[in-house]
Amino acid sequence: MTTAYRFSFGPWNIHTGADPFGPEVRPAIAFGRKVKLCRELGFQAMQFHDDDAVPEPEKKTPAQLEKAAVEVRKILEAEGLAAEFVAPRLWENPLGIDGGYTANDPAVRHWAIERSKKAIDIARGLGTKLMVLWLAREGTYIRESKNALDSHKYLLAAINAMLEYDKEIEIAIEPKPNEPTDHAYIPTIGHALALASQAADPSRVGGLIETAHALLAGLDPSDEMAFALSLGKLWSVHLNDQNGLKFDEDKSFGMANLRAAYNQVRILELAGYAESGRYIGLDVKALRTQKAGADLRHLTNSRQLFLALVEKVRTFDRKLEQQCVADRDYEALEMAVIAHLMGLK
Ligand code: GLO
Ligand code: MG
Repeated sequence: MTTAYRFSFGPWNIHTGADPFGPEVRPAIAFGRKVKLCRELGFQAMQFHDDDAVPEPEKKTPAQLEKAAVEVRKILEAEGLAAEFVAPRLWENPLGIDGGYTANDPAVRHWAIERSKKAIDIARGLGTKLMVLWLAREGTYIRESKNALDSHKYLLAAINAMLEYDKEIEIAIEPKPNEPTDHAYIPTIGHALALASQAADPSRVGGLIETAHALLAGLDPSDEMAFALSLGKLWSVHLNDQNGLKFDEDKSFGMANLRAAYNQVRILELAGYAESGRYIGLDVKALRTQKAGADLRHLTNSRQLFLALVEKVRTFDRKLEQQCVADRDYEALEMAVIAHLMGLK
C-alpha cells in the first residue's frame, strides 16, 4: 500500500487572526513566503482563489490573466509545488453581495459568469484544470428575497457556461449549508451531485467535501465522502473540524471529533483515494487568538494527525472487525475502535 498522500492548502489558510469583535492578532504573511512555507511544511500543492494568483482579474484580458498566472506557476515550480485548483472569489466583490450566479439582477449574474471565465483563464496559466465552486453567497438571509426555482436554473446555467468556455476544465462543487448566508442553495454533496448530473457534461462536474460543512449540516463527513467516492465524484477534500453548531471554526483536523476524523481517513483508505492522485486539502485556520510564531501549527498538526490516523486505520485488527460484524456485536466493535485509537491493550 502506498503512503503517498499529497497535501495542499490555500493562502487563506495562513492568515491574519482576529474575531469579528476584536483587533488583528497577527501580521499578514507575504505570498512568496507562503509558497516557501508550503514546501517546508511538507505540502505538495497550493489552492487558489482567482485573485490570490492574479490581483484584480476583472481589469485583465484572458491573455494577460494567463500570462500573469504562468509567472505564479513558475514561483510554485521553483519550490517543487503544483497548483491544485482555482476558485472564483465572487463573495468579496461588492457586486456579489447578494450572490453572483443567483443574484436577482441579470447584470450581476452576467458579471459572475464572466468573472468565473477569468478564473478559468488563470487556471490554465497555473496548469490546473480543476475549478472549485464554493457557492458562498448563493443562498439567502431572507427566503422571500429570491425565487429558489429560478436560483437552481441560474446555477446550472453558470456551470454550463464554464463547461462551454473551456472543454478541459473540471468543476468541483464545494457544498456548505450556511455561512455567510443563512440558507445556502447547495447544502450537501447530494445536492451538488444532483445538480452535476443535469449539467451539459456531467462527467466534468464533481465535488469537494469539507469536514466542517458536513458537520454544520448535521451529517457524518465520512458518509458524505463515501457517497461521492462511490460515484467517482470526490475530486478534493477540505479536511478540518468543527465543534458543533457554532461559528465557522475551520479547526485543525481531528481536534474536536477524533472518531469522525478516523472514519474520514478510513473511508479514504477503503476507496484508495491516495492512489487517485487527488490531494488532501487542509482548509484549517489558526485559532483566532493564536499569536504570531505559533500560527502554522494548525497545518502541521492536521497533516500529522491525518498520517497518524492512516496508520491507525491500517493497523486495525481486520479479523476482529469481521468477527464483531459476524456476531453482530457492535459494542465489542466500538470498544475495539476506541481501544485502538487510545492505545489500550
Ligand atoms: C469557506 C470555504 C472556503 C473555500 C475556499 C475555496 O467556508 O471552506 O474556505 O473552501 O474559498 O473555494
Ligand atoms: Mg473549504
